Amino acid sequence: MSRRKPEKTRIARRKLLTGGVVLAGGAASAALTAARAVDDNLPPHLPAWMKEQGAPFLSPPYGQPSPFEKNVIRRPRAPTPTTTAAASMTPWQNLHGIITPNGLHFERHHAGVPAIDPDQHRLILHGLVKRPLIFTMDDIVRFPSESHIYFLECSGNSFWTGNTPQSTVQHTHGEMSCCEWTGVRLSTVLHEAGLDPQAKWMLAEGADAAGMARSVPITKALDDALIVYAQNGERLRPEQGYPLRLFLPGYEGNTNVKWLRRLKLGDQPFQTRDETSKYTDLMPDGAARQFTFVMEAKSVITFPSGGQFLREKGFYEISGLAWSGRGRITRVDVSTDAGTTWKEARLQQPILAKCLTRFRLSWNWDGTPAYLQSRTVDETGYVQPTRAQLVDVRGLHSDYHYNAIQTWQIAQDGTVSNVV
Ligand SMILES: Nc1nc2c(c(=O)[nH]1)N[C@H]1C(S)=C(S)[C@@H](COP(=O)(O)O)O[C@H]1N2
Ligand SMILES: [Mo]
Repeated sequence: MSRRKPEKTRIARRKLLTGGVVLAGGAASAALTAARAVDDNLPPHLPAWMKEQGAPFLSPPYGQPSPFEKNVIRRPRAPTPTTTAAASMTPWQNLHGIITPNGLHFERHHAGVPAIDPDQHRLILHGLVKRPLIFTMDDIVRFPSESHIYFLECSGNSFWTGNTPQSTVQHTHGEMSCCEWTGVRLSTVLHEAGLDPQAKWMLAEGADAAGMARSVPITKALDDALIVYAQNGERLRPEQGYPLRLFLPGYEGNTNVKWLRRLKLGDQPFQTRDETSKYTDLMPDGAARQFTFVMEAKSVITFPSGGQFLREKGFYEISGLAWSGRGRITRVDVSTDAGTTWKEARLQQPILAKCLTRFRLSWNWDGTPAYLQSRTVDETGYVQPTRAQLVDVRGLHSDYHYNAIQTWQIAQDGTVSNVV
């Protein structure tokens, strides 16, 4: 996961240009390391790849990342073994900006990924509606459509206690991704059927072997809920719910039912297995909070983060992500001394509601141990809590909705680790 350490070893095995290259124009020292390579490929020589034709186009027809990026992959949620009821995490330590490429979107399946033929897929709409309806995928795609960039986060993203501290941001925060989603407003489809005034809740059920199902308040269904069929421009990946999924912006990942096959309107929650045995939060007094839908504001530094390595003191750009299920991010502060002092980070445009916001802060590391933290505020004024504040209110028995401030320790030798 370290972007720098392996590079150092790899370079050491080759012939090195030992005299430092001085780049003009205030380039940071990090740029110097990138310029080191095999002598023959460096100025004034012509690099090997300029001396012959490159690979032809259409090789392969669906483009792939450079083979040099083969470490940028999803990894299973440690230490869970890979089974059909498991999760994989997005490698945020290797990503830039706010968009998750489709092949790196995190996955959480309760019964594996079904292989659905879109021509045989149907969406059923029934219960407290004036006319029950059944839609083909062609019917769905004919409706007026919208595209929005939203994050999606599993409410089990990050750990309360009891687990070995996870070493990288991929393992602490990787059950969260962000894409441009295209589909139809759920309200459009519901109005096509006509809602019974008694309809207050909606059941959404998936076509996987888990038949995963959740209850959604009608207010959300009629607000910004979508049924989506495309992700970053192409049809959904099978792992993300191909051919159709429910998308509830800002709501916990679990409610975003994949492989969507059935919507049923009712006058109360349906109390499905997935919202009673799971996805309720056990409080210190033994009571369970149920229907904790919204993902509260959260942020994390992705560089430098656990497993990475700072080769020397000097300039670094601290960078990370902030998001809130309640709306826009208004502020991110960064501390390099474990929360004693804070500096306001720069926020990258666009700053969208229920979407990731990239933040950055220039920093000169003086080579002594440092403790990096980020703390975000959203447009409701909610401030991301410290771990102590969160545990004080919620105790230690919850599995879900952990959004505390994350600390990365930078040791004197430049190694970065998780110190929860
Ligand atoms: N039908 C169905 N929908 C599902 C699930 C599932 O197992 N089956 N997993 C849920 C959970 S727990 C999460 S966090 C998100 C994960 O979405 P992703 O795999 O596209 O990242 O999908 C939700 N929707
Ligand atoms: Mo989840």
